[in-house]
Amino acid sequence: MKNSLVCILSLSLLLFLSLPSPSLSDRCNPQDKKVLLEIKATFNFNNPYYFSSWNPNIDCCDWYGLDCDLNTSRLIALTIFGGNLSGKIPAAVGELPFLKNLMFRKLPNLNGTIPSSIAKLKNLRELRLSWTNLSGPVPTFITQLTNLYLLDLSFNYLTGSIPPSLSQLTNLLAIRLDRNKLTGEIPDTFGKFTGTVPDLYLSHNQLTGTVPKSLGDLNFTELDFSRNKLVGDISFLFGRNKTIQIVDFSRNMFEFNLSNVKFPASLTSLDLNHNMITGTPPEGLTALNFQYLNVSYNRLCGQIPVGGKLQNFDMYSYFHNRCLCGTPLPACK
Ligand SMILES: *[C@@H]1O[C@H](CO)[C@@H](O)[C@H](O)[C@H]1NC(C)=O
Ligand SMILES: *[C@@H]1O[C@H](CO)[C@@H](O)[C@H](O)[C@H]1NC(C)=O
Ligand SMILES: *[C@@H]1O[C@H](CO)[C@@H](O)[C@H](O)[C@H]1NC(C)=O
Ligand SMILES: *[C@@H]1O[C@H](CO)[C@@H](O)[C@H](O)[C@H]1NC(C)=O
Ligand SMILES: *[C@@H]1O[C@H](CO)[C@@H](O)[C@H](O)[C@H]1NC(C)=O
Ligand SMILES: *[C@@H]1O[C@H](CO)[C@@H](O)[C@H](O)[C@H]1NC(C)=O
Ligand SMILES: *[C@@H]1O[C@H](CO)[C@@H](O)[C@H](O)[C@H]1NC(C)=O
Ligand SMILES: CC(=O)N[C@H]1CO[C@H](CO)[C@@H](O)[C@@H]1O
Repeated sequence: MKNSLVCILSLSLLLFLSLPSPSLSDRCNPQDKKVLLEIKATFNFNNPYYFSSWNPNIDCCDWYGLDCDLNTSRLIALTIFGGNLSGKIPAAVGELPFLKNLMFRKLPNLNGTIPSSIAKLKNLRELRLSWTNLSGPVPTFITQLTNLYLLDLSFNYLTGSIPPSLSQLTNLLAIRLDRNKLTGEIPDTFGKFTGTVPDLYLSHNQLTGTVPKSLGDLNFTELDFSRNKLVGDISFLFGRNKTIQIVDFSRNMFEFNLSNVKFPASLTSLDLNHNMITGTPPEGLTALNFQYLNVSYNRLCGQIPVGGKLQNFDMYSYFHNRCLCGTPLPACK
């Protein structure tokens, strides 16, 4: 009796061990695997090695660029980076309901528009589609991704205006729309984020108009509006009360008098080069702990205040103004 039990046990152990090893360790969810194989099939590869690990005989949680949840084994990250694949983002990405992180990056031959099926990915925390050849608008359906904390659509060929509804996303830490072909104004709603206040990177577009006054109501940490066609006064974004740290407003057509602007103590980087700013740099600048400062190519006049970090920068931070003078520029007459 005892012997036959041992016999059955060892037989079943033998059977168990002789099963093909993938099915023993395969954590991959079959539904996710099916969708991933569909995604692979839609791309044309110029680099046969990129997807070589996407092999049906290997656990899909171990495929290159993927990550599964340890407990549920559902796919939570799909990150495709730097391969020479061409074609569109397949609509099938919307069939990976547990995705938290979706990235297509540095893929110069990835083109077409951003597929609307992405709106189904309600668990998405990071959406990064950047350094690609994507065109079309910044889709408004992104507003439905309420868990998003990073939206990065930089370095593409996106056109149209910035959807005002993005301000409804309450968990955003950063919005990167820089290096596209966006037009229109910065939405007034960007001064009305109700949760976290995201860093805004909108540089290298064709944005026009004034910066909405509403943005003065929020405490931003970093703003990069450089290389657009923005006009008007942006001094309301400063003020002693603010907590802003890094500002790049260079290469626009901003026009205001710098003389009476009060800068917050938090400011460490200020780039205002290539605008139409008048007045004299205020004495208050000497109190700040600047790591970077550039007011070159404006219409400033008078003496650069002496002290603080202001003389740590060379003439290239101050040159090409109307009649600015004093160290590091030539002495005032
Ligand atoms: C897995 O489940 C355990 C127990 O419920 C939990 O403590 C842990 O945070 C979970 N891990 C992940 C990655 O979700
Ligand atoms: C990438 O693919 C394109 C065709 O889509 C081809 O012209 C190009 O030479 C490829 N580049 C590399 C580095 O393989
Ligand atoms: C995408 O690129 C392919 C060639 O790689 C081209 O045939 C197609 O027209 C492009 N589509 C768009 C929307 O640019
Ligand atoms: C901005 O920060 C300052 C200083 O911490 C604080 O006094 C002010 O209430 C904040 N404003 C907003 C709108 O959160
Ligand atoms: C600081 O902010 C408060 C409330 O937002 C405002 O009443 C006050 O005038 C501000 N002070 C300065 C110096 O801007
Ligand atoms: C800038 O403001 C200062 C102080 O109010 C004033 O003396 C100066 O004339 C103004 N400069 C210009 C160009 O408006
Ligand atoms: C300031 O900006 C000007 C104009 O773009 C540039 O030539 C100069 O090198 C910059 N200065 C520094 C310190 O980066
Ligand atoms: C690498 C590549 O294909 N770049 C193209 C991307 O799309 C723009 C127009 O939208 C073309 O001008 C580029 O040549």
